[in-house]
Amino acid sequence: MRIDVVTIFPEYLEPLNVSLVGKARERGLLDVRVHDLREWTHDRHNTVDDTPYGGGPGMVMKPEPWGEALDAVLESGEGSPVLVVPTPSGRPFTQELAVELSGKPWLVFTPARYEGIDRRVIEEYGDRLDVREVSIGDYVLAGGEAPVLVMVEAVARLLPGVLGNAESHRDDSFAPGAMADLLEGPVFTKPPVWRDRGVPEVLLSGHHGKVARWRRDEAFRRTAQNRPDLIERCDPATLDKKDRSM
Ligand code: 6GU
Repeated sequence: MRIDVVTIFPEYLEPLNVSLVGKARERGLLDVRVHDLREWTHDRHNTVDDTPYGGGPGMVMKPEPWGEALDAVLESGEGSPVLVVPTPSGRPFTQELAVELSGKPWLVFTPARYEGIDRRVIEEYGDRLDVREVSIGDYVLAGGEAPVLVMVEAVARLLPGVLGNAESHRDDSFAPGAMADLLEGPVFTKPPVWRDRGVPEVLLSGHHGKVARWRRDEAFRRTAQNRPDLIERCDPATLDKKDRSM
């Protein structure tokens, strides 16, 4: 997969050199290219923003640098990327969208600062490309760079060969499957007793059926506690008699 990011803060994307995403790049599973938007400005001050038409607070990102930057990025590759536009007014970024994006050969991210990008840029590329305006949650950040780090990590870990074993994301919270709609429960490792606290007996029992039952109950308990909204909108057929009594 190829990923391009156009930003006025290329250094903000340096975490993409580290850990899982950095390793995936080193191993040639992911080609990440970060571009400085100011390279496509032509004035002495490398201006990327201006005051909003109609008045109001803050500044808006000018369309011309974005147009030139995106044309150059599009010219540099084969075919059409999905254009991901981070914005607090976008559709929610979900595990489902991460899975969909992980199947695409090429993603281009356009994190903005200030009050966002002149609308005509989104319209212009929306006529030619698959454009997704996406929010990572119901809070407001100063810019789209942190959301890009979030989204790239969520997508990269789904690429074939990036995680040690493909089973690692089978049980993820929000993964489709038997535990769909339930959060992951607690986990334990050695030593068996730490500061007088033991590990739940069933996990030491070697009884796979009982372990699976216990994990499911803990997942249900945690979901009901932390995300009652997930229980309310789940398919009742996926709940069992035990869940309903909890
Ligand atoms: Cl994608 N951008 C900004 N600036 N704030 C956000 C966001 C994105 N998602 C949630 N808050």
